[in-house]
Amino acid sequence: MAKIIGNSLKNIPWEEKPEGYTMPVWRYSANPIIKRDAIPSSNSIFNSAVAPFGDGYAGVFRCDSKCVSMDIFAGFSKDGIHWDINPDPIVFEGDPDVTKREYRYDPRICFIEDRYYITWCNGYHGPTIGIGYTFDFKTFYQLENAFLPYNRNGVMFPRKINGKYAMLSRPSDTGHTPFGDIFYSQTPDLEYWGHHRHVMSVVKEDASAWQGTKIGPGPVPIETDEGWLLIYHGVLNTCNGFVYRMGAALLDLDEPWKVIARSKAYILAPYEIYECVGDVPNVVFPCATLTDADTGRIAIYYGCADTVTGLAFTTVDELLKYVKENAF
Ligand code: BMA
Repeated sequence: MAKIIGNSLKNIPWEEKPEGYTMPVWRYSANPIIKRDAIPSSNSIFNSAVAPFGDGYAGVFRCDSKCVSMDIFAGFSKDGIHWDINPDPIVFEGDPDVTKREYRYDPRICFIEDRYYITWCNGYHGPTIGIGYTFDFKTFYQLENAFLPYNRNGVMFPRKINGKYAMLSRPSDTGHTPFGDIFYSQTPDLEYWGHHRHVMSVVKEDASAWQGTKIGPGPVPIETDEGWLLIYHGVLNTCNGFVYRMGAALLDLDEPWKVIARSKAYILAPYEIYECVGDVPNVVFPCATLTDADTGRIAIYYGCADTVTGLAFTTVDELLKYVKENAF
């Protein structure tokens, strides 16, 4: 039995795997859990992050407005399924040169030591990785951007590695980026990032075509006794545009740029109508997990067709077994 190294989460959202279902990740039966117009101004709510908070949960949500302006909003939930999202966007305290907003999207939440760090795709003369933190999801403080433009997916590790804060990211371009690999970076102080290492590339082969155009880190990596379990997105460019699917890999605990195993088959792909139809069709985009170390349960939060938010389930055993059985 593989073990999650982390806290127990007794009230984690959960449903058992449906009888006869063969994939390692199964959807919540009442998906989508967040509809596109859950706040009055929103056109769509997707690619959002959640974390245990108090005796319930808190989240940071990507809500694109009816002007199709992209911003991030805080929310709270007792059960991780029904969410109360603040209708006003997050306002960051900090240096006005940095907090000046162009656009914000695709947030991740990472609890480290005593606070919740938020990373997101931050408009700063092009997309880069914004970082902030909060203790209560009411007051938010913004730090310096991690990188120069252009970069869209920045995901921190939930503890220091070899004494340094660490992040996975995917350098990109100004547009819709027809390329992209995952890299590792670290910092002693959350301002100066370096030690950049390549983690993994797209697969330019028939063996795993779903991740042939670009890949990007998804939720905060899950620490297990076998390595960091990374859920990520992989993209294939088709005659009908990009298709986003979900994959998983196992990274070395001390040197996370070393890949121990990586599944050549996807773990979830757009099959359901709310994943195949929306503002951007055929997208599943994972941004967060909740985990329970006692049972090995994992709840995955993912954006569906850039329109609504879905929930899916797996266990550490199911996913690691699948990654190893389907490894290159
Ligand atoms: C990416 C990002 C994501 C989005 C995806 C599919 O480049 O913009 O937010 O979900 O494209 O449109």
